Amino acid sequence: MPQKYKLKLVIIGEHAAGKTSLIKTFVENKFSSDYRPTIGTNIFIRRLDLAGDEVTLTVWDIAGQERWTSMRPLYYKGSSGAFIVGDLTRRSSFEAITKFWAPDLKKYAGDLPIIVLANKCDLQHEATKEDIDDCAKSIGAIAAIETSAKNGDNVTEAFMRITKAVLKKQ
Ligand code: G3D
Ligand code: MG
Repeated sequence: MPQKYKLKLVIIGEHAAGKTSLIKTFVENKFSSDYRPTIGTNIFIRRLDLAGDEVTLTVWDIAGQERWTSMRPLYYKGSSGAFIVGDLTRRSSFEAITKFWAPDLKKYAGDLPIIVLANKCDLQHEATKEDIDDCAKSIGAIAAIETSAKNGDNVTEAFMRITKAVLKKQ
């Protein structure tokens, strides 16, 4: 029997790492976006067909002021998977994942599948493969994937991978 699932994903990481761009690349024309000023987020929706099952993904995107919003606990609530985005042109954005974003996520959302996205792979890298692997390993991410929101490299693959990991856990 085909199943229907509704999953909430969150996408976090330093300002300008490419979170909003990644979601927009993934949802293409099929998105509906719902801005919730009270919690400072955009919510994007896309349906996926996964081996006959219908999956409705709602992807929550922090809008600006990433680190400073007191709404982060609300933002994380009920999420079943997370992307943490680093910017390949800024090594410090991966340090911020290890030091700030992953602990913050775990504090409020508990144990859930996490994928590190090393975004902007179309540009000159400052972060090395070792930086990225160390980061992913230290936070217990299930994978680290290089993406480009600009040319679409690996974006759909990353969303498929997190969705499958979440469904496997259910
Ligand atoms: P954020 O939501 O994490 O804050 P944004 O980041 O999605 O707003 O992206 C920040 C800037 O990086 C944007 O540039 C965006 O176009 C650019 N960007 C995002 N992803 C990529 C990528 O994969 N490759 C390249 N080359 N650029 C990317 P602007 O100039 O609009 O601020
Ligand atoms: Mg954004």
